[in-house]
Amino acid sequence: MADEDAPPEVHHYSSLQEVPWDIQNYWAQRYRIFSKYDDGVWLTDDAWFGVTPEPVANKIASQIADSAPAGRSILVDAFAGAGGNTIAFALTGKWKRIYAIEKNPAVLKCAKHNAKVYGVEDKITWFEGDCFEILKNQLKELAPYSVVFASPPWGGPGYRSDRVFNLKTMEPYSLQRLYDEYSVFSKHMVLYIPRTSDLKQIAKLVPAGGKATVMHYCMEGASKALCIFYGDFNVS
Ligand code: MGP
Repeated sequence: MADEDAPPEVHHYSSLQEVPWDIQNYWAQRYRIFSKYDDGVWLTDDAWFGVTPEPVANKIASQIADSAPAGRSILVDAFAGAGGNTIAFALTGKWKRIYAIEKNPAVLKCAKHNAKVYGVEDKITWFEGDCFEILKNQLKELAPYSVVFASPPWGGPGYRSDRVFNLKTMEPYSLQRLYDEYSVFSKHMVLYIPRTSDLKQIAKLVPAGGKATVMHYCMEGASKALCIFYGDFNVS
């Protein structure tokens, strides 16, 4: 049942009977997705697919915190979703400020609410809108101090049917589009993409003399997804 001030598409399901069939599989893993689920975590039905499970989000956050280039004190989360990654970034205590962007107003409400559940809301500045526009306009001045993290939409759970995931046809934004837009803002970016992503396509975007590190994140012996680190990260 949603709280009184939650928009109608926001839910906190407490029993399996309430959960739509296509997200029951995710709800069954709710404590791996948000360990504080029972403290009143909010999600929209569509947001379940894209949340980074908490142990993975924490691992990514600590790796970015430990490996980011010197002088980078701002983390921009370009697709905040329901807040899984944003909360993990805030919990590291590394960043002067976290700027979290989400286009869908109901999902943004979830992210703000969930950040409160985790007690980190005062470390985050939220933006509702298109991340490319917000980077170009509201956040322009912060570019020299920023690292960009993006966990974009992958075109839905259908990504699993491809043996090798084609990042050129990723919907709605291709890898090239994400890379081109973000690299105007910051050369240091981390992208969370399907575990089966085409490595050749990832490598093609590395500038001459540059590097990209690809890291798989596993749970129970299986990769959930991978991150590409473009720029001067010292990832280990
Ligand atoms: P999954 O493939 O839907 O689940 O997502 P799982 O448990 O690996 O399925 P299995 O039956 O193959 O074992 C795996 C992870 O990918 C999720 O936990 C999310 O973090 C991430 N993920 C899935 N989708 C569809 C998206 C997406 O569209 N965008 C982003 N950023 N992450 C996604």
